[in-house]
Amino acid sequence: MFTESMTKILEAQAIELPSWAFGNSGTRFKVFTTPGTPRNPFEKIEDAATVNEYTGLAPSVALHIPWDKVDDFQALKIHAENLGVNLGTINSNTFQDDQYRFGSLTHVDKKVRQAAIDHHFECIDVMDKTGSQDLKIWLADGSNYPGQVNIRARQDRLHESLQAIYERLGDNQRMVLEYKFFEPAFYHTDVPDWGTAYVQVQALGDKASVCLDTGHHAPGTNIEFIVAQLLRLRRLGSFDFNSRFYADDDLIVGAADPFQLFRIIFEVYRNGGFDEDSTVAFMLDQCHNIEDKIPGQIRSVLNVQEMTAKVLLADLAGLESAEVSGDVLGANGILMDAYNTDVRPALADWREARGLPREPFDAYRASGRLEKIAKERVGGQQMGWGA
Ligand code: PSV
Ligand code: MN
Repeated sequence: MFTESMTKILEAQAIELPSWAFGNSGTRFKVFTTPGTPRNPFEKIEDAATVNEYTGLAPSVALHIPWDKVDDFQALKIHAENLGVNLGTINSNTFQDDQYRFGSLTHVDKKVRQAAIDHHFECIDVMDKTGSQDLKIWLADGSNYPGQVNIRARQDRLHESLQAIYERLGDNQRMVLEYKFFEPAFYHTDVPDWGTAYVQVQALGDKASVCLDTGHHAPGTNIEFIVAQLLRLRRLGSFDFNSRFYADDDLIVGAADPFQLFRIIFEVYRNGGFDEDSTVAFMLDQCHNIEDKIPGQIRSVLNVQEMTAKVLLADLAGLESAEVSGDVLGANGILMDAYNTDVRPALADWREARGLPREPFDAYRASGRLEKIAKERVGGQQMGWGA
């Protein structure tokens, strides 16, 4: 089913896992704990490595500072490498400290802005130790009431703060700026959309680009258009994949709307996001509030792989000729044929040929690992969002 060039893309596919997906998470109503939840960043890495072991799709793990702060990052790096994975994106956190109540990089008080900048310097120091390439910045900055802040002045301060952070980046390091249209601020957000993120990173230089979190758009937004546009502008740095029904739900990617995931990945493919020289990073940003975490992550990366395989089947030449000749239904039919093809048996064969389980999800469940870690990981404090 897959040609050599398709297999090459499948072979190279790498989806970074968020360390926080393995810790307990929840809503403002309740955080449920689960047996076997990691008690430290080392155990989180072990769980991420398990996902990679079963799928061959997840060779790196994103860390969140300070949640994943350890005394010896070198030791964490070696631990990861021994388990066959690397430490990836470093996520900063300026949303859990009292001083950031009215903002961080945009705050009206220079001292608070400097504290937020210093936090990012600390993250870059961590990157130097872990060998991470990307610094991901998502800000909770914004306001709740009209008149509360000077919106424009905050854009100016944001630029200045980002500039200071940008200047600290090493030659092989990048900054990715993530946008989100609301929450925790409800009236305005300082980086609400791709346009604002683009304007801000464009003003910095080539090492800054945009992170597109699929859950951070208003309902009905044509996300695949944004993907095509950012790739065209060469500023699509990374994806945070997840899915949503209502807000920033952080559910399993491809669970809410598989066809939307297909359309997004199609634009990635058509616009060079899978080319050998592409610099687009693919990550998950999810939380598993009620389901088991490791199998939740396994299902997630498999969903991305399955949609990618469907996309690769699209007859691009046929599509192009249907498009230029105005064959609306023919063009649409080509995409739908790809989407409606069942690629699962071919992917199972592909896995088997690489020494991976044909059905990673079932194989993990049958492995007894979940029961094993539940038995082993007793005592200590389970890690969770915010700890
Ligand atoms: C908050 O919305 C958020 O989910 C952002 O998407 C970040 O990527 C993530 O937290 C980690 O900081
Ligand atoms: Mn995100």
